[in-house]
Amino acid sequence: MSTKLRHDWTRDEVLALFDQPLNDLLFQAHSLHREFHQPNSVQVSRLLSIKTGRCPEDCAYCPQSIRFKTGLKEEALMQVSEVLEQAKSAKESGASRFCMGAAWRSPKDKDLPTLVAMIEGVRELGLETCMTLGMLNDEQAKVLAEAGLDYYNHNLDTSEDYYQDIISTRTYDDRLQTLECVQNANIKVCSGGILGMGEDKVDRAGLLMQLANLQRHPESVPINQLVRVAGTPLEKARDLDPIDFVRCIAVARIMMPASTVRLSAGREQMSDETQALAFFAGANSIFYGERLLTTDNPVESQDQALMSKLGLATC
Ligand code: SAM
Ligand code: DTB
Ligand code: SF4
Repeated sequence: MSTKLRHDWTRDEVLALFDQPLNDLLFQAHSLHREFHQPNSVQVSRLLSIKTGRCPEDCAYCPQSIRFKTGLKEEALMQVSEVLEQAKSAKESGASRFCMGAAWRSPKDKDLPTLVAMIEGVRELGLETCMTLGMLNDEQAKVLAEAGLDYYNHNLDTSEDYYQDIISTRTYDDRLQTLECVQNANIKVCSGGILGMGEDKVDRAGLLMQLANLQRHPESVPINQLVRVAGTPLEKARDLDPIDFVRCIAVARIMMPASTVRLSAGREQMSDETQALAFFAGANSIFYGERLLTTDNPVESQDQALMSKLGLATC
């Protein structure tokens, strides 16, 4: 294993990375990016909400919690055929991975056969599969793994300390436990967090330290910028400084050099220049297509123009 893949980061070391002059931080991150990845290539995933709204959890950022009045139209678990139609169109538009998200605390065992059929069908189309369904136990993770699930997304969202200001209906340990079940089932982990929820630099350092100090680095690390949705407790959260966002991408790249870092939610609210800096800092994956789960993402033509302007190839 490369000595660069460390799992013993201390908070002070991470804070020292954050505190470097920006040029030094970007140089270090970009050098590692070139050592571990194709420098001009961005992985492209498509998201689909397969079950929308009425979630019993109280995540303060989320439009899908039943506790907040966000005016969201709720939808029951989709039919397999509808999901496969969407996957086909994602493939045609150039996505290589199809990520299916459900507004659940955790999946019910009775839904597993439907989820298995979705995974099998999406794989048959030649796409990588990802799901995000809430908490999983060992048995559920095994069923999804046997169906051929490539990735499971389950975010730590923020530091352990700040977490209790954001979610009360499940603990940080619950989240870590799910990640362990996913890793034990040999499904690749997609886990990251959200910036712009009022957290400070120490919380961002704490989040990245938790992720990098897992037994295995998550293969995919989504860094989301909060999408402020009216009706959620965080609708009036303060603007996030774009340079602080880019710093976080760079520190993630340095701490988890072999992982894919996803410039995830929030691109609709970001300038081309911020996105360009994020790609330079080490981001090498995006969600492509005009919708995330329930909120807007840049339309395809806008992203094609950006990729072409930056000379980035999608894969
Ligand atoms: N219910 C499942 C769960 O929470 O694990 C899966 C779906 S949930 C919507 C997936 C992730 O989306 C959350 O963990 C959170 O990181 C991200 N997310 C949700 N709302 C967001 C928002 N308004 N802005 C940015 N990211 C958001
Ligand atoms: C992740 O880290 N970001 C995606 C995905 N994993 C599931 C979700 C973003 C959701 C943004 C709010 C919405 O569209 O509902
Ligand atoms: Fe539910 Fe997931 Fe939204 Fe939390 S983030 S309220 S668990 S859908």
